[in-house]
Amino acid sequence: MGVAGTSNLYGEQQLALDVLADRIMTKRLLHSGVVGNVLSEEVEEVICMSKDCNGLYSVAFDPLDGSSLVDVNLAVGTIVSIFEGCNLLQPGRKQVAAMYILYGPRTTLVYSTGDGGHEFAMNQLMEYTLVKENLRIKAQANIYSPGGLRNLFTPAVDGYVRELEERGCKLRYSGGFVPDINQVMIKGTGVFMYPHLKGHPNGKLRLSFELNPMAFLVEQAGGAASDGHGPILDRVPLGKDDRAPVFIGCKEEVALAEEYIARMEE
Ligand code: FBP
Repeated sequence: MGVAGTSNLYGEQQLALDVLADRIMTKRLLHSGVVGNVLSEEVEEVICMSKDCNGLYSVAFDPLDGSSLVDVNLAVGTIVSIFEGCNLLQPGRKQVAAMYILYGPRTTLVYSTGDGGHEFAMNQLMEYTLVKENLRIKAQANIYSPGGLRNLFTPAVDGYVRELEERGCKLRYSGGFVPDINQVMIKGTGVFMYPHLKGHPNGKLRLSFELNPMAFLVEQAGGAASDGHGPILDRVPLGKDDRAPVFIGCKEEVALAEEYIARMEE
């Protein structure tokens, strides 16, 4: 419950959890010896460890996604995107690995190095042990998780959501991107969206820290991720804070979103 700048019982400086998470992650990455550039959602600038990044990886991460959920004790997570070399502003398809960690009733981790997505859980010794290898997402969704204000949805997105409901999809939205994507990955069904909204053509979620790593993991599990026109992973990020609408999860429902948008918006 700490707010940056306050002290705890012992008079020690307390940090907001997202600031603390950022410091821990950055420190560990910089000490790993295998990382060239580090870019955190919490800071403005790339931290550069090596000029040419020869043989090194660069990492973009959101240390604590959904941090506004901490005070109400809902699940939050860490999201990580990894490229070879120095350049962090490449299309997501060039990622060599991606990962998220979910802090829920259990701490679980899902990662991929491009050979399927795998789930691990932290045990009492704080080691991650394999829970499930090769997570698979079915072609059809039976749950949907819609971010954003519904009265700002475009007619195409509104029509799409109505059709999902008519098809019998149940609403399952936690307000945290990591738990919402984890639900799709682990249940093997569902579609999450944070669409373009009236007045917010790029939605809310960021390519580098949120969308690219999750799109990589979902594609690895046989799902799809689209900005409404084409794959998220093919977008060239315009900058660190570039955002995009997203429809991500089961292939059929992601294709259906593209159909509605093509029919009613293009
Ligand atoms: P932050 O970057 O402010 O942490 O926001 C990210 C996020 O909380 C996602 O985890 C979640 O999917 C989305 O925002 C929810 O946004 P909204 O409250 O507008 O539905």
